[in-house]
Amino acid sequence: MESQNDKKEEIGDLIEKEQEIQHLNNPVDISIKPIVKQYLGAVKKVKKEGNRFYFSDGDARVEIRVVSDDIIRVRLAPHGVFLDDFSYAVPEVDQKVSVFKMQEHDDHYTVSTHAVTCKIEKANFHISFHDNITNLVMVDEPNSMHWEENVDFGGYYIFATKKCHPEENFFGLGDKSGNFNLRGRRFVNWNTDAYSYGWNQDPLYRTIPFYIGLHNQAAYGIFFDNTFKSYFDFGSEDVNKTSFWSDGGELQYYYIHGPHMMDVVKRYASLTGTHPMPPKWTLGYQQCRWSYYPESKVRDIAKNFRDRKIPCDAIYLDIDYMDGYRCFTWNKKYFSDPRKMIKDLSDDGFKTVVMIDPGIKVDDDYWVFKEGKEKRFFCRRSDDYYMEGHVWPGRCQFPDFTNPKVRAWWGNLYKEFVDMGVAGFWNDMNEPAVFGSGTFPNDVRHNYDGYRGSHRKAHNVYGMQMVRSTYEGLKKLMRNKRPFTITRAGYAGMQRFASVWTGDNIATWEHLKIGNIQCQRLSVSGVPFCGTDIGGFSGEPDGELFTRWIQLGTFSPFMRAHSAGDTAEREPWSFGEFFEDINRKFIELRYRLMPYLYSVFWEHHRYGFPILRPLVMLEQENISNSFRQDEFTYGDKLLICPVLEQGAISRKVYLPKGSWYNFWTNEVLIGENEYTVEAKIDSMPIFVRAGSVIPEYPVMQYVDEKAITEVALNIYHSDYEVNSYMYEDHGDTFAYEQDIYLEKRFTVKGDNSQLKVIQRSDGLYTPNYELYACNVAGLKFQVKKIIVDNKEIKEFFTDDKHILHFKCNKNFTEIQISSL
Ligand code: MIG
Repeated sequence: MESQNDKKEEIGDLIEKEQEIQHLNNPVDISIKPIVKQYLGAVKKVKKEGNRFYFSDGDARVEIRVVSDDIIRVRLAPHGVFLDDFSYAVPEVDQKVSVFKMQEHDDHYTVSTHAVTCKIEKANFHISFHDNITNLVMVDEPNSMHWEENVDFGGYYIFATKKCHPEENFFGLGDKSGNFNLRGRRFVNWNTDAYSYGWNQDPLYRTIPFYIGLHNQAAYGIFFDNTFKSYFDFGSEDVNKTSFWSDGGELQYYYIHGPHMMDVVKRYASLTGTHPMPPKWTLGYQQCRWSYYPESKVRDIAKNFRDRKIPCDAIYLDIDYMDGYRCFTWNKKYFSDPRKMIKDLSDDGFKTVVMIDPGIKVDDDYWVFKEGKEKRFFCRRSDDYYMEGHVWPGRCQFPDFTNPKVRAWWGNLYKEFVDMGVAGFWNDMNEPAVFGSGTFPNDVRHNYDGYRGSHRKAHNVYGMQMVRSTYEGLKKLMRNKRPFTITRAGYAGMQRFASVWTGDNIATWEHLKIGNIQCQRLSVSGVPFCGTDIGGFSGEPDGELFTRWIQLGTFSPFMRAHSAGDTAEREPWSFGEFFEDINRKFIELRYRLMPYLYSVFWEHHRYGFPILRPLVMLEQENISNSFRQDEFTYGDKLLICPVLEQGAISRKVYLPKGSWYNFWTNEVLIGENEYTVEAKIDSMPIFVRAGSVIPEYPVMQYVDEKAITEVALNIYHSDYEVNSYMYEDHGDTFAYEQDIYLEKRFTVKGDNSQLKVIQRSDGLYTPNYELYACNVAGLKFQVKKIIVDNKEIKEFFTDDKHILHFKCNKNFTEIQISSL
């Protein structure tokens, strides 16, 4: 009764406000009738409030909010009253907008920015988005937005349907298995512990309700920011329709304008955030297994890496290091003096990363359980009974990470481990996973930062809030040092807090393919720091498969080998010397490319570029690229063509527009062509974009093993001008937020008689080295003279592979290489 009156009042208020609207078409009946209406009627009223425009059919209201020049948000309130505007994915909705306006036309309204126009049809409330220059982009189906009442939980099941163009293709959704192009498939988002998942299995561990549509050479994005179980259909049920819907919450989505996929992805990142700069060592090779124990085993693994001269930066401890799987404890039988072990490993250049699960053992003698119970920090059922479930420790209760107090408490539990020197934390099982039932029952209650809800609403954000609590806690505990966290489950925006791995894959060739696509998909869905369990988690790879996986993993932003406990040993040397040598060669390559990888990370962090870029993103106007899914670039300079077939000694590659150097032979190939190139087991096709400057470090056994005395600059001749970037900073602090970093831009351009390299720097950081060792490939002339900032360099030579070598000061502004 009370709420009825409240609502009447609120609606009364609204109606009053709406008396001042600019465009009042018909007087409306304001009395509240029990309306069981599921679709929007005709637009009757319009109201403007700052950057928000309200369109009403007399009962339901739609908010069109101009978020930026290129992002417009749509919300629906079935009976006029919007839900609280709160999102874990989008910390701040409004961005800068230069100009926007609303206009009334005969049969429709428009809300437009200088880039995009949103059109709302008066008669039927159809909403469409149009590029101001090319016109059509995305259009609603009839009765697009609709809803159905949920009698059990209150609220509505909500739906939206868009037109699907005949040649439209779809990408994104983050954590999905199967083909990169999503067209023709239907998906559900419900974070799931998907042990040994298969091709096309759905759902998996993470929820990212964001997709990119591409047709007529133009791309746009839809971010359906809804944490309930959600669904997407890309022309599967009806080839002419794309729909998304959800079991609850508000119908709310962001339309993100292109027209380039890169624009869409960067704008999605402007909403949900980018990954902070990671500690530099986390870009090194990492070794994991379920589990390395006891201590002697861990030390043995470390010794093997150093003796065999295979670079490695981190060793992981999986659940068995704990005392009876109790988080934040040690099994003293296996690890009698963890502090000493961690210190010794660290002296030898290894970081220790440990697992922390959400399930807390029900045990009154266990301090974490006692504290959590006393503070009422564990999740409860609807009638206040404990939410209990079985996981590794036995009967467990689970912190409600959607409660800010719980996050603060949990974040601080890491203190002792941080003091001990543990360098990174791995959050698993946070879908949340429960043995038997799979996850929590729907009626479990969550605080949801004060916007309370059942597990239906909190399920998909549980893991993200767990790792957020870990990240934020560590950030405090480690003072100004960068935390390293890795999570299995997550929701859109998780990249602000953690890296991810793709969960329990299988040691098969098919999974090598799945992982390759999955990482690209995560990348275009805002999650840059991702990787697969190299070698496959369950099952047994042979030497060839493992080595091919190391090769792909060299170009996964997160590079870690991991395997289940019941499999044979799985280190880079486990398959004999032949494979060990190749594995070493590629892991060394990772360390050589460290300054490049780190710079690409900066481009992500600072500008929102994805680290891995699928071919279709490089050349979206070529529709066949929508189906080319096994090549990608790392940053925009290195094209990676992993070998995914057993027994292959060559593979077909497609090179996008421009000229490309074969990384191994320096042969130049012309793009927009297909080639068959050599790919024997000790090699994997890699191409470098002409005009690139790829910085290189000497091989080290771990990041920062030695002080850098000079940086190699691998310069690739080009006839057209190309810019490259190199980013440097302290590697483990947040000083970059105060501009203590150095961003260098190299510009390369040449012709048949000369090559020019220009360097510009920005930022306040000064690296210790003085020299660049320049290696120039592809010169089309005999070098006679090298001038660096008006001084001639006399010492240079060209080797038998036609690479020109010389050294110069790191602060040069212009290098001129000429035949005269
Ligand atoms: O129920 O901690 O995906 O990487 O090794 C299995 C043991 C729990 C699942 C993770 C896997 C990890 C394993 N965990």
